[in-house]
Amino acid sequence: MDVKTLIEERVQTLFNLSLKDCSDEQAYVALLSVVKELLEDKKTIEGDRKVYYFSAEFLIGKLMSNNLINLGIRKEVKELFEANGKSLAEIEEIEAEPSLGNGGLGRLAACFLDSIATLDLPGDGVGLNYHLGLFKQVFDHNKQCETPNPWIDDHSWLIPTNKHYTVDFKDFSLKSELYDLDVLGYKGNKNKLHLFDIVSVDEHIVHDGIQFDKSNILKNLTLFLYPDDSDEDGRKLRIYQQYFMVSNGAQMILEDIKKRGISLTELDKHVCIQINDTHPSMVIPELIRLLMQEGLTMKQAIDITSKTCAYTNHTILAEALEKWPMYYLEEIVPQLIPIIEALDAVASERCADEKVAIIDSNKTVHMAHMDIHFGFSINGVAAIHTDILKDTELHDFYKLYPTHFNNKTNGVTFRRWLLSCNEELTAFIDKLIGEGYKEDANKLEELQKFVDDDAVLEELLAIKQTKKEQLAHVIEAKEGIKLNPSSIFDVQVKRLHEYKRQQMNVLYIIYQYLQIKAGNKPAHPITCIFGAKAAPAYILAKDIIHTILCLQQIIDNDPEVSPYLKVVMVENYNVTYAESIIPAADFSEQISLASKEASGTSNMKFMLNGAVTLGTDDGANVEIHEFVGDDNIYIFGAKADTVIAHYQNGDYHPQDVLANDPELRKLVDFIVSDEMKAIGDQECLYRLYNDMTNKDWFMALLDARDYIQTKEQAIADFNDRKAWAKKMLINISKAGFFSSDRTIAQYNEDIWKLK
Ligand code: 7GP
Repeated sequence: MDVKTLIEERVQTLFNLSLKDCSDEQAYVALLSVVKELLEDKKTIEGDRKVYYFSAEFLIGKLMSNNLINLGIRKEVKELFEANGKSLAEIEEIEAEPSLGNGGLGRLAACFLDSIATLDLPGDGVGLNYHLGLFKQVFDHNKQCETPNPWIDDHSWLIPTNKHYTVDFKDFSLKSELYDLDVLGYKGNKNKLHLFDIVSVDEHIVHDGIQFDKSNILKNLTLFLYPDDSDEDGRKLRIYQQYFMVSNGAQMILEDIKKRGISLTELDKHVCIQINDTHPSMVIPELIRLLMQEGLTMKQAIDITSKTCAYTNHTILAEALEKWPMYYLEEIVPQLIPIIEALDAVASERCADEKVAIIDSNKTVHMAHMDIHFGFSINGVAAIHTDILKDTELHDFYKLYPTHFNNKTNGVTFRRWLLSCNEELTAFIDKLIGEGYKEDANKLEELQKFVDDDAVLEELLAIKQTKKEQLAHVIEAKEGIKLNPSSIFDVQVKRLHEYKRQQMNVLYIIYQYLQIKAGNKPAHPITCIFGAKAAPAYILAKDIIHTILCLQQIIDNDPEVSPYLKVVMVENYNVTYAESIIPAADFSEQISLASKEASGTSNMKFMLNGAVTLGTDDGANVEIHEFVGDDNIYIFGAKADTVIAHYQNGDYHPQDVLANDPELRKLVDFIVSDEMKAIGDQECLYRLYNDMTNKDWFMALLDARDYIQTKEQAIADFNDRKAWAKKMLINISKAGFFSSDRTIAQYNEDIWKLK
């Protein structure tokens, strides 16, 4: 039966209504039930060897649109709804977005699952089923507040499996419950995302935003992703979560291997475990423990585990490299202690230097060190990042295991970040070069032949305009804010962190504001769009949000300024929001302090949608720069080696910069001006001001001047519409390398070796 008839019949059976007469909600429920069945019928990808991607985060986003695309039926379904007076886009809106991730690392995991299935490789995700997600951000008095973000209801994609395992902790055991999600490849077969849960989870213990008793593990283990770990109970809860995730995953893998009649001594030939940053690192001692329980010697178990596990590093920020006090582990998972001690002993035999120890002299366990000593591969996520790991951050390990280090520059799935979120651009590219690029992203290069084709360039600008108008509608509906779609859409969307330097963007806004007040209008009106969540305990990040929201209010209320400059920080930035913001962007802000952003992945999504990058030579910006050339990107700021030298010499002082640049001082001073203090919270504003003027750990003042000048140049260039459209086209045509299909092919070739 064709899909249209299936859907019509389903509405009839479920609601006794015709598609024309049913509500959007009913149409969604019927569509979901049909699509779930179609997924059920799809073949599971099989193979002798399989990868398991272990990750605390899978920021999957809504699934309907992508499932329709990968099933190859989106067009038909859209037509069917249109013929019945309905909009597929509005029906897709109904789905709740699971917020099972923070940012880059979690979204990357989701892109990877899509590409693994698309390349027809056997590979499943292993994670946790957080009922209330990360948190939902709401603004109140220009401040971020956190509320629960429930997403599981009767109409979720989760498939109960009836699989249970027992996970032992020191004082109690927890029974797990496994839910699966089908992950379908593009026009292909499927894998699974396994999300473990506890039977006894209780959402009722949450009160006053996202407060709950962090010590009540039986009820809280799968409530939230990364609950506030600013206190000890919060940190211990993380260990409970991490061990629960990896123990379940490891038990599931061994069960499968045994079922297939494979000897556990051959595990490494059939399984690869990719450890996504350090959150799943305990899988190493846990797997060793389980193998020993099955009768292997410790030596055998360590050997096999080392040949099974591979580790990806996503950051060089020291505070993100997890280390746990030994006594936490003793209190929670004492069964791992003898194993971790044994691993530490083996490691110190290989190298006695404390810098590479697993357990240091303060009795702290370094999770990344365990991964590197007892995994067979360690990779960074962009060329410059991997180089920094080798040369600086992990240099001592590199000397020990030079052949284990490799680079895998990140990528993004074009199914979601082009085909689904930008139908207009997709259709246009189809028309110009055919659909081959959907299977082989490098074919986007064929767009190069149109760089001087006026009609093509005009159409590209027209599509961008359409996407900007669509975004203006979305923002008006969600935030009640009206945007001017002919202004430049300048976008910085990513987690709020000092190293990402939203505060430097703030200085630009203040600069522009003061210029307009002084009678100097910008070359083109500009709208600065932000989206960012701050970790609940990250005070300074919240101060930056507060500052942005106060500026937004001041500018909104100033008729002299608002026709030329607008600021909007959207509430609860998430994958769904990104899908309308990214296609509408003119400028892609990638302004991290060089050396600090491991890769970035929004930079790739923006490029693919024809935005031009304004960025530092950091992360994957470096590779984007190489691909598009100097004329099609705006690079500014200190280079990584300069920055690293400043840190090593301790010779960067924001006061030195300010002493030489009185105009810059005025911009910083504005943060605590009367205008700001009249509407803002003085404590927050002063905290940020004092930090920026006295500490400025991520050197925003160092690059601010260059940043402002570069942005002014970009604004001026934007007015030459044809030249700008050419930059857009070149960016799109060079985006092929940044497809996660390429990244996954490389993981497979160098690390996983499946098929
Ligand atoms: C991020 C990195 O900050 C980003 O540069 C990179 O593109 C992304 O991972 C994917 O590789 N890291 C995280 O999201 C994160 O939570 C700390 O890292 C563990």
